[in-house]
Amino acid sequence: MIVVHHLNNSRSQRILWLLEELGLAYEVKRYQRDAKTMLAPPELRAVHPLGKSPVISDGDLTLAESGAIVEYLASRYGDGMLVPQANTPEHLRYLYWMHFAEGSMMPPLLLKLIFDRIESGPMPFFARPIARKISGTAKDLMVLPNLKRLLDFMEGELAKREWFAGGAFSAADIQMSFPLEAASARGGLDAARPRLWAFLQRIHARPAYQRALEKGGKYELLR
Ligand SMILES: N[C@@H](CCC(=O)N[C@@H](CS)C(=O)NCC(=O)O)C(=O)O
Repeated sequence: MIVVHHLNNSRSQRILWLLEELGLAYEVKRYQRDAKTMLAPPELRAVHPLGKSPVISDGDLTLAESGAIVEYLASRYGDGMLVPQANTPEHLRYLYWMHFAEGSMMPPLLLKLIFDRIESGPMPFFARPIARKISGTAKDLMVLPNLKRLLDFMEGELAKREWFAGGAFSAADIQMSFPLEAASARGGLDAARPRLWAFLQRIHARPAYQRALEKGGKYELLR
């Protein structure tokens, strides 16, 4: 039996969604973020040394890293579903977006989250203006322009085709859902980028997405 070690409000939501799209049986083991630090609880480190989510177990196998989990589940159980045929332009784009999601899109979103939290977090009153100046400069020079470029790029790509890999929905769209949802929570993605916005509406309307939400519980990404 596939077990998803599911942390609330996290990337493991997309693993639940993939399993629902593939129609596979699975069990969800829930973990709660610490309300103050938002970090995963130590129990998750008993499953995998890094203690991050998602992690799955499947028999003797324990696998972390969402891209690896998506690829494993799709190739082991998907029977060709949600993965474009090898050696096609669709497959190349599938690979590209599969890696882009965590490799290019998540780092600036994480930096934005950290700098925003530095600005608003507790600190001695005399340190606040300095902290704001440093984080504001880093955001203005690096994080925000980078996020804008990435969002513009993705908006342009979705102008060329309906889904990230091509005309058909694929597991790359599932992998891309998390950075786009995080970008709409804290990265400046809104209806002013109509194609990315429509992508979010389309995925949220999918029955498998909604079933996964019921399985995973409340899903509200960090701001
Ligand atoms: N690149 C990894 C990132 C894993 C990750 O950072 N997961 C977050 C949840 S979205 C986590 O476990 N955060 C809690 C913590 O770091 O303690 C993946 O895609 O699986």
